[in-house]
Amino acid sequence: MPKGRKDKPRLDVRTDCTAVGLRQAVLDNLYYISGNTPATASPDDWYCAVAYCMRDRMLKAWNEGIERITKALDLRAVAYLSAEFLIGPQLGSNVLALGIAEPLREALASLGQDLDAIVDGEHEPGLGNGGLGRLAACYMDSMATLGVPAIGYGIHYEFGMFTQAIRDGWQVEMADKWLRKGFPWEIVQHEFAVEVGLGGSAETFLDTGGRLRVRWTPEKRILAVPHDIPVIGYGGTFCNVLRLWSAEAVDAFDFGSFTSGEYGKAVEEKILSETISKVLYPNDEPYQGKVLRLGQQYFFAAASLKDMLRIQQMLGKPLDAFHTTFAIQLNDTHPAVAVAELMRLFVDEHDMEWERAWAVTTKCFSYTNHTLLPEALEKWPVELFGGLLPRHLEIIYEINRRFLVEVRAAYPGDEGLAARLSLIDEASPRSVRMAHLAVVGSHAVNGVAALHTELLKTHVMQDFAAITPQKFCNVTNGVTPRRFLALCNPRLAACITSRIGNAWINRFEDEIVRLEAFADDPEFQAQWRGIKRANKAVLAVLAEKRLGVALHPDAIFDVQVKRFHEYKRQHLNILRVIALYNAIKHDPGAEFSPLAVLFGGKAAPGYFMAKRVIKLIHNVARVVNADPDVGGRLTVAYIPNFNVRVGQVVYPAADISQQISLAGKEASGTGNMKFGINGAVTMGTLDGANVEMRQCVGAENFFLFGLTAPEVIEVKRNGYDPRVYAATDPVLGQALDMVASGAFSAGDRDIFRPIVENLLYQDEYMVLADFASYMQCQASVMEACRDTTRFTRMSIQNVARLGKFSSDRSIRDYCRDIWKITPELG
Ligand code: NBG
Repeated sequence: MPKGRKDKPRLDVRTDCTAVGLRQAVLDNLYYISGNTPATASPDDWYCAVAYCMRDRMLKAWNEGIERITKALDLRAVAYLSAEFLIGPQLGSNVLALGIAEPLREALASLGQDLDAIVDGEHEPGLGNGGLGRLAACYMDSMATLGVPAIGYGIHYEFGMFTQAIRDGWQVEMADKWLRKGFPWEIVQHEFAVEVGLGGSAETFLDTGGRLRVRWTPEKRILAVPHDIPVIGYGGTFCNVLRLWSAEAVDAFDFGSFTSGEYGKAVEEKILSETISKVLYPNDEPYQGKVLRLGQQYFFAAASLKDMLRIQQMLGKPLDAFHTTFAIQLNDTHPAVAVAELMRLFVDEHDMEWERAWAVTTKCFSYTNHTLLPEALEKWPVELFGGLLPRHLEIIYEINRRFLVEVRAAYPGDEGLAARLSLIDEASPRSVRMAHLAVVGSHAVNGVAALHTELLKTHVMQDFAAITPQKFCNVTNGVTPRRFLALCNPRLAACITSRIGNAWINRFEDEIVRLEAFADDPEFQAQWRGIKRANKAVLAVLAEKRLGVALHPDAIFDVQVKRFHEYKRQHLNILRVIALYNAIKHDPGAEFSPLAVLFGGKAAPGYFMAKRVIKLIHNVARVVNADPDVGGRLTVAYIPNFNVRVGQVVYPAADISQQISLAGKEASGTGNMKFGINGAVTMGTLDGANVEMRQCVGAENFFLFGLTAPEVIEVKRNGYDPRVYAATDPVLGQALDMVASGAFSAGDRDIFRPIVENLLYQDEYMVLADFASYMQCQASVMEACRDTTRFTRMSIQNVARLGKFSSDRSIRDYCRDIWKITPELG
C-alpha cells in the first residue's frame, strides 16, 4: 500500500449488507460467476447473482451450524429423514430470514432491476408430492428459527414432481427439469460421498475370535453424493443443513469396455446407478412391485446413517452413545428401512451385541405416521425385499422373531394378536409391513392431528397401542408463519405489524392473538378488507393471464387447492357448483352474491378417477362461465400446476377455504392452516386438524358440515347405499343426472360415466351422504358473506386464534415430548 494515501475501509462485498455493498456484490457475482455484465445478463443471470449474494451472507451461520453438530460433544441433533422436502422457492424466504429486503431492493433498483420480479422468476425445486414434503420443509424452517440443531436427510431427485399442463381440460404431465439451469443454493460435498450396496447375498462366517458373524456381499455399489442446502432461521444467525443425496456410479466409465469398442457398455454402470435418484414417485399410486422405490428408500437411509456414524466417530464418541448424538425422526415409513440398516451396521460391521444394538437403535428412532388409508401403508413383497436387501430381510426376521416371543409371553395363546402385530404379513404375497418395522424400532410414534392420533390408536394401530400405549403421542402439524404469512402476504403482514409489532413472525403462538383486540375496529376492518381485495386482484391478473378467465375481486373467492384424491372430494365441490348453477338457471333474477370457485392440484399420473374429476371441473367451468344467465355471478377456474409458489399467491387471496375430506380420512391437512392464517374462513368437515382449528377459532368462525368420523363408521356398518341419497334429494339427483346425460360434455354420456357410476354404486368416500349438509352450509356461507362486518370479524378472528398452528409450536412439541432437546433460541 503506497504510503500517505488515506485508506478507505475496504468494502467486503461478500458479507456487507448495505445497499452500496449489496450492489457491488451483485455486480461481482454477475461478472465472476456467470461472466456477465448488466448489459449482457439474462433474468436467470440476475437471479443467480442475487442468490449467490444471499448464499454468501449465509455461509458464516452455515459453517457455524455444521461445526455445532460436528464438534459439540454434549449436543443432541435431530436427523430428519424424509423422502421428500418440498422447500419451495428459496430466494424470497432467505432474504426475509436475513432481513435485508430493503437494502437489496434499493441495490437492485439502482441497477435497473426489480427484486420482486427476480424473486418471481425462480423455478422451485419440486422435491415432494404435497403436504408431507412441505411439512418437512416447514419443520426445517422452524428448527433453524428456534435453534434446534438439525440435519434434514433426503434425496436429490433429478426430476421432481411433474409439471402439470392442461390440454382440453385433461391433465398432461411433463418432466420437471428443475436442475436445468443449476441450483445456486446447494454445495456439492464430494468429500462426504459414501457407498451404498444393493442386492447380492448374505453369508455366515467365523471371525478371527471364532464368533459366528454375517457378511453381506452386495452385488452392486452406488455412490451417494451429498448436496447441501442451507436452511437459515429467521433472524439469520442459526443455520441448519438439508443434505440431499444423489446417486452416482462408483465407476462412471468402464475403460475396458471402451477400449474394446463397446461404447454403450462403457457407460451402462453410470446410467444404472443414476437411476436411483432419477425421479420422485408421485404418491397415490399402488406401492407394490416398485423395486426402484425401495432402492431409493434404502439408498438415502443408508447414506444418511453412514454420514451420522462418520460424525459420531469424528466426535470420538462410542457407538453405543449414538442416541445421545442423534434423534432420528422417520417422516412416514419411507425411511423405515433405516431401522434394519442401523442394526446391520452395529451388529455386522461394528460387532455389537444384538441386545445392545437394539437398545441404542430404539432410543434413536421415532416415527411419524401420516396416513390412515390402508392402501397407503407401505408393504414390500418379501421376495422383492430379499432380492434387493437380503441381509436386511434376515435382520427384520430376527427383529420380528424376538418381538413375537415377547408378545406371546405377554399374551399367551393369542395367535391372532401375534399375526396382526407381525412385521410380516403372511397373506400372499408375503410382505414386510414397513409401518410395523417403524413402530417396533421406535421409542415414540406420533400422529399429525389429535383426531388422527386417536384413530391410529383405536383402529389402524390398535394392537400396538394396546401393548405399548406409552409409545403413542400426538403432534399436531403446523406451518411456518414466515413463508405462509410474512413472505406470501406482505400487505397483511405489514398491517398486522402496524398494530401488534413484528414479534409474531417468530413468536406466532404467543403474539398473533393480540390481533383479537382489533376484530371489531371499523378502521382496521376496512384496511383488512382492502388488503384481501388487493390480494384477490393479484390472483385475478394471474387467472386472466394464464387462463383467460375473468375473476372479479369483489366476488367471494372460494378455493380448494390440494392433491386430487377421491377422499379429498373435489367431486363433492364440483357437484355443489353444479347445484348452484342450477339454482341460478332456475331463477336468474334471484339475488346471488358473486362467487368465484377456484381449484388447483395435481393428480397422480395413473389415478384414473382423479384425472377425470379434473376434466369434469374444466367442462363445468366452460359451461358455467359462458352462460349469459349466470352473467359472471358464478365463475369456475382451475389453476394449473399448483405448487408452493402458486400457493403463495392463492392463500392470501382466499375468502373461503375448502377442507371437505370425508371425516376420518385426512390425517391432518396443512393447507387448511395456510388459508386460515391468511384470513380465509374454513368450510369443512370434522376431519384432521380441522377439528382443532375449529376449537381454536370457535364454532362461530367455522362453517361446519358433514358426518363425523364415528358417524361415518356407523353409516357404513348399517350398509351405505348412495342411491338412496340420489333418489331422495332432487338437487343432488339433478346435478348427477346432468353430468351423466352429457350436459357438460356436449352430449357425450360416456366420458363422466365412471364418476357417476362410482358415486351411485360405491361412493367409498360418501360424497352423496354429505351433499345435503354441504349445500346447507353453503347457504350459511352466503348469508355470512352478505354481512361484511361479520365476515371481516370472522376472518380476523381466524388469523388471531390460529397461533397454535405455527410449525414452531409443533417443533417445540417434538423437542419436549419426543426428542428431548432444548431449543437454543426463543
Ligand atoms: C399427508 C396427509 C395430510 C397431512 C400430511 C402431513 C401423506 C402420506 N400424508 O393430511 O395426507 O397433512 O401428510 O402430515 O402424504
